[in-house]
Amino acid sequence: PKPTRLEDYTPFNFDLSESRFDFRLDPRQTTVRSLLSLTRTAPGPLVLDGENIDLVSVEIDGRLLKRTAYRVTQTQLILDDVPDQFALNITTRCDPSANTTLMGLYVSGGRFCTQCEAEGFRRITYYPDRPDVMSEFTVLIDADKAAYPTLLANGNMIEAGDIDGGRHYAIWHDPFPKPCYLFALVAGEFDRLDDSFITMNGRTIPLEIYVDPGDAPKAAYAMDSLKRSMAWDERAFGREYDLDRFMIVAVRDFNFGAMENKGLNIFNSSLLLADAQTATDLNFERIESVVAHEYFHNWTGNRITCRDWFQLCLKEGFTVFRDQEFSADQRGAAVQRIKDVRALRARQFAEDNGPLAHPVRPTEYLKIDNFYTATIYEKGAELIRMLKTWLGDATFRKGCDIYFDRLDGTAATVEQFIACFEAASGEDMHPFMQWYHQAGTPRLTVERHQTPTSPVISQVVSFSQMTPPTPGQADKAPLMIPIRWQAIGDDGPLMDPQLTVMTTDTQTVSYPRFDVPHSLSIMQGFSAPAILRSDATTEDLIRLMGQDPDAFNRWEAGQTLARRLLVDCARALESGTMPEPDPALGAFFGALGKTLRDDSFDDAFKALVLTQPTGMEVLMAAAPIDPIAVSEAGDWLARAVADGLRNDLLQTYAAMKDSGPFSPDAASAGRRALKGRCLSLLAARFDPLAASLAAQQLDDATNMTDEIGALITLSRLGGQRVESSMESFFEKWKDQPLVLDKYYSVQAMRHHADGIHAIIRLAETPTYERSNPNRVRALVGGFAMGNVRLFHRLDGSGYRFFADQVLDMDGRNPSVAARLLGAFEIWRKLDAKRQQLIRDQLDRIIATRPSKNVLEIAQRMRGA
Ligand code: HT7
Ligand code: ZN
Repeated sequence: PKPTRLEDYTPFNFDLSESRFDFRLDPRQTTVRSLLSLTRTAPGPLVLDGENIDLVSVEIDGRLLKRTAYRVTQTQLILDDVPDQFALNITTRCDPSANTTLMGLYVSGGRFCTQCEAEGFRRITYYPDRPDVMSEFTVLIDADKAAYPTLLANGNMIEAGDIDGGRHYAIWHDPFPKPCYLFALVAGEFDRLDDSFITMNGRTIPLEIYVDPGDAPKAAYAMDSLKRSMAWDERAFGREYDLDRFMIVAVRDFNFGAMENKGLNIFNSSLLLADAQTATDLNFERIESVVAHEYFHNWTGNRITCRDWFQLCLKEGFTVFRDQEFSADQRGAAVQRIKDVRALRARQFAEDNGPLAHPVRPTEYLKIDNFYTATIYEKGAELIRMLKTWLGDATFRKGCDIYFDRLDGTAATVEQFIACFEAASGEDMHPFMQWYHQAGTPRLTVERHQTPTSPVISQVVSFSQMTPPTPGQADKAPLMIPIRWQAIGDDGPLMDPQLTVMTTDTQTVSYPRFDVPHSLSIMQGFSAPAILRSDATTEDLIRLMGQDPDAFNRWEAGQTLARRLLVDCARALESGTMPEPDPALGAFFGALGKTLRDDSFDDAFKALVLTQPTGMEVLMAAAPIDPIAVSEAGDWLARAVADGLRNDLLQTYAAMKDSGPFSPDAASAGRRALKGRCLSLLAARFDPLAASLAAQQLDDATNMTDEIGALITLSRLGGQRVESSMESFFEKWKDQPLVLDKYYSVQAMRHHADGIHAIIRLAETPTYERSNPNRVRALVGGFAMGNVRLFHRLDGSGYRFFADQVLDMDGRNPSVAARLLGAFEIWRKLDAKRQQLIRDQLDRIIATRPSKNVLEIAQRMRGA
């Protein structure tokens, strides 16, 4: 297949000012009639995109065209000879009930819904399916009234009524020109949760959330999050909502988390529905951030969209940055930053340092669906954050204002975005663009020297950067790296925080000599998406754990120590030895215990301090390595911490135990997180007390965080209680799809005695719905990402099962299959035997002639 290239971009050769669509909905045969007003802007034929649809007729200015007047290929409708200005009518048919790809128009739970980003609209009708063609949409929906009482599309409803034959209709008009990827249509039976929001200019906006009958109470938290997001966007960015109503719909079969369709967001129900009994604190937290994310897209994505899909980070990176800032405001900046960086390191750093590495703005793709990646989203957000760190809050905001003002109503590029910050700051932003072009994570090496310079002795810190080669990009240029740093003594900081903006390979900075021992806190707040290689000693790290005023780096100091211990331990275990008792451990426990007992820290922060670096971080630092040794090193360190801090952990657990009635707020969630960490650490030493505490917690639980936490702890401990607890959990929740997903993911991560057979049996249970992405992600994704021992078994059974499941999914839903396959991206970090086993599976997948989506991922992963 031929890739699409950034350098080949050409504008569309017609202006499409207005688009009208009439949908006659039928699950098996939906008819779509479009009326497009076109004006030529450049020579050439009219080429429209279309896939998996039946063409019924084409008319120009009301005249039916003969079949010889146009060409139809697998993916296009081509009209060679058209006037310079005309009205085009196209009638097509599609079968939504047979659409298992969940792209375009499909049926989920008996309801119609759509997913058009990135290229789903072409599965609905022939149209220029590209983000730079913006048009004013009017949509008529006609459907059976009893089966589909609610009919929704973007914008404002301008007419509705009954028609003969038990049918009814609604006409929707969206006054804001938009690309077709933002189109949405929903029809079915729903319950509705209503509320409203008064904007900064006093407009009252009705807010409506549509859910499956009976689920409305579970949408209350999403509604509350929406109102807080709307208020925050006015406060933080001066952005007001524009349409007369805002709607969200929850669907169960969805390829992704959610979609920002103009005025009609569609959500995976797992990111919208929550109550204390069925959702964990993490679910609440994610609902809040995804509701905000989709809402924020109204300005960063919808009002200003992307010229082409290579500019995806323009809307996604910026919107992730905005949702991270919102969450920081709602839940605490330090805790939020730590969580975001943990996720970045586990997902984006893994991507950037593996076979799928690509720049934040890629230059070519086979399937754009494969580029909704951690690099575009999370690294894209880090680039925006660096801009803010570098330019300062006020100039950053000024640049955003210029952007919203200058580019409103357009389909923009990254260059146009950056030019707004150049205008705001007067800085030359050219060097910063390298971040968008260059893949890979820079390594930042920091060294301290004492230099005698006359007349005083000053200290010098030197920074040097190096980015390793990535596929297709052997040579790397230096990046502009903002480094926030500070010298810290035993009683706290010895100087104000400094900002060094590095632009060359190496840079040296001097600072005053202090007469007391001190350590350097480098990259405070994680000021750049880089891997730090510092010469900090254990003594330095312990000092920073106790004294760093930057909460992120206080946490990071503990992580650095833990990472070193874990890497040493994993290497020792791989070579068949037990790790030597490390002299650093005592001081490490001391610092952890001190943090745990210090009331000035919030519980969520303490929970994070007690959380180890992810297995992925250790794997990357120790590669190539046996992944099971990495996992065992994690168990070893958890056991050591639990041995060292047993009393502190027990006391903290007891203090957190009775947290009163459930509330999803950050402080209450922090208490539960800390309690969960204590229990899980105690379980790591197979403390009999941990088993009884977990059993008790499972019996007493009044919320899902406590319930699932106890179940996971019991499943790790093994023993008789596990099977019966799993069974009771299943019986209790089998009618709640979102909780059943949790059941499958806990089962997927267990170390079943009969290995892969247990996982195969789970995939054969009647409640395992293969066509539902959430269920497949729970079992197959949970297995590949969370069951180190079974997935990485040396008999290859885990990898084989996983590849079978990817191929099975590929037959139905290529976009989800390709995303699942990403779990193999770590293969070159593993030991030689496992590399061979995965290589065999990748070759097998490629040989089956899979979808373009899976082929692209498998081939890139396989490499040269
Ligand atoms: N902008 C949305 C992307 C999306 C998507 C992409 C590919 C296939 C299915 C999809 N569903 C939603 C989501 C977002 O970033 O907000
Ligand atoms: Zn987004």
